[in-house]
Amino acid sequence: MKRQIIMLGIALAMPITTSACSRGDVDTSGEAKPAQEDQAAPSGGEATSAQSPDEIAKARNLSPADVSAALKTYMPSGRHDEYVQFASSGHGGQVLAIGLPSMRLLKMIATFSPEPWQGYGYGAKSTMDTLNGGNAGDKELRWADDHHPALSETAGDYDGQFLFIGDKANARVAVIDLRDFETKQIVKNPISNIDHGGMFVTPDTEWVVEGGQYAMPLGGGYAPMEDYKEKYRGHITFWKFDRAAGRIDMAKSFAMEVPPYWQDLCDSGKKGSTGWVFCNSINTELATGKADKDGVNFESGVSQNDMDFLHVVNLKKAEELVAAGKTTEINGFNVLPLDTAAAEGALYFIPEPKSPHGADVTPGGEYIVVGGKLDQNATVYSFQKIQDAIAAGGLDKDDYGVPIIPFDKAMEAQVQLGLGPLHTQFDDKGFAYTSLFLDSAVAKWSLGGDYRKDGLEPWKLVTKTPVQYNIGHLATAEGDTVSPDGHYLVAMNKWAIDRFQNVGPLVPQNFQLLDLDQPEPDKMPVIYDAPIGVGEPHYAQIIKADKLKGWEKYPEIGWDTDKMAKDPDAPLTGTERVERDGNKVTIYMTAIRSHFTPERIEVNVGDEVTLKITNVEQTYDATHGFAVPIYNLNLSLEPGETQTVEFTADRAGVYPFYCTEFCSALHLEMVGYLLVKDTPAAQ
Ligand code: CUK
Ligand code: CUA
Repeated sequence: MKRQIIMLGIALAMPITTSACSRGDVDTSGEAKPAQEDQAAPSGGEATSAQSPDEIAKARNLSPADVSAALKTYMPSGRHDEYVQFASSGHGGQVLAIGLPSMRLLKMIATFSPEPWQGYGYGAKSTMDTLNGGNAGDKELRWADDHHPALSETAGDYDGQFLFIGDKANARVAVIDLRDFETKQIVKNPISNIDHGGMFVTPDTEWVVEGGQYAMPLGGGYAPMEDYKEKYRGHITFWKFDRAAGRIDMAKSFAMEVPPYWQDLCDSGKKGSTGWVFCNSINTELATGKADKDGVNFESGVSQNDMDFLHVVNLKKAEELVAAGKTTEINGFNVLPLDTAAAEGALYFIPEPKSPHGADVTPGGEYIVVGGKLDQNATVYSFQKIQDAIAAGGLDKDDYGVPIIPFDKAMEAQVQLGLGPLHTQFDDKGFAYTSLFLDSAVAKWSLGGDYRKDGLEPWKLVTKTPVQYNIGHLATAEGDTVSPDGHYLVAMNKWAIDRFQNVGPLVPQNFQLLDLDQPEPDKMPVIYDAPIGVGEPHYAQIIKADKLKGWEKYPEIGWDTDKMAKDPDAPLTGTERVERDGNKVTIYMTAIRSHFTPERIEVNVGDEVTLKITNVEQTYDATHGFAVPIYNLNLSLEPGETQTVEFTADRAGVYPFYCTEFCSALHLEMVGYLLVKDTPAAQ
């Protein structure tokens, strides 16, 4: 058994290698292989002057399937996509908004990292405040590994108002307001240095759930790894979301202390299971890594046990315990202690097989599907059976006192899908779709229970589509809500190898669009390959585009994008001026096509300058930039927006500032001069 684990471990780490990897006793026949040189995909075809569809298809070497794929995804100029996919960009630290089915990149929303086009992190006060809100004390964090976006929900359906995204690298959460698609808040988890970036909301978005990952002493202090079992801990953090304020409320949030297993991915209960949260975990072995030549490395140490624990959290109960004051404080943050959670029925475990990954609740909330990276099955748990087992009582406990629900008391079905099942999404016809990492495929399978009114055999594999290559997450349209749409599935593949023109050894990610609207249920062809030049994306959610109600311009001129209200001190047309108080200079400036007012600013070296600037335009898309060379200042001002920058004029010289958006025929003339005189500032 051990040998198998190690072999699969190799397969997992080296998903594509075939010759270098001895096969042992493991079936790796499903391994993805890139097309060989002699069987490489045909080129896209030559440019052709042919005009009829048949002639074009012939000239470009397109099969009938290629032509239908093109017709299903092509979006004529000016026509809008039906869906928008919000995808993480992984350690790119931003969020991608992609139109479906065209797969056109609409925006990369600046989130955890500075982004010049959006004027994010280059002096604009609201953006600096947002980024600095995510600092860890004096450590300025300017990148993230964002994994899981989570759209806000009302009654379990996406409502198009907010988007949350978790940063695995630094245990942070960002809040994006979908009125202007701007990041409004970043919160740093005060008790942990790292998490999984897993982010899931409860059905009415009262809570944003952050799953932990690698255990550490909570609070961030030091403890030797020899004390792992006693001093290291995991956490699941529940961030309270204040929808009216559009912000996470740190004071009302709390974490649940859990054993130092590595919590992984969570999902919230829905409908009947609302109020419960499910998180898979790995490393119930309590592996601590290879410290010397005789040690066991994490890769095999974490893969010893046949079962890890699905964490089952009674969130309603946890809320009661927190309200009753049964918490401790770590770094000023409410923490529900493990022994309290375990003793009071807020936390249960259920064994889950073989290197589990993913926990996905079915649309009706009846079942929880867990993948197993080293398993061939998706394991399905029944929420009702879990409740029955809890009610029956008499449960054994793990070493930390957490009651364990026996596997066979909670399990509803195991569905054999193939190698390396990870994540599962759903459609509107009672089917589930699971990514198979080792198989490089998407598996479609039938749910059971009330989902099966069509006479199809329940809990059965229906079909598989190979993807290129080694898929991580997948997303179907609204596929993790109470009412999935079906239609489209995006496979978010970890490797692309030969699928695109070579751009050097760092290869684009490959998002593949699969068509779920085929007449035969056993067909779901790939109809588009979209190279993603930023990485590495993990999860994505796909929302019906008409649920998004983004603004075309800010509602009033002089808009403060942080407070989402008019700034009473905003410069407006006619109120532009320069005020001086000793060495403090305040400039009230406006921008309109094609000039700034004032356009000549004189200060003394050493002056402390506050510059407030309003784009007084009310025309859709009439954005102006404001860039000051050398001072590292760069703003983007959408119509109506007011921004503030503060800087010390510490270098004398002449600094022409200019508009960075080609806003009009006289855009080049949209310029001004910042003159920093070498006369020392008044004190
Ligand atoms: S995880 Cu990346 S493939 Cu963070 Cu959702 Cu599974
Ligand atoms: Cu404003 Cu160019």
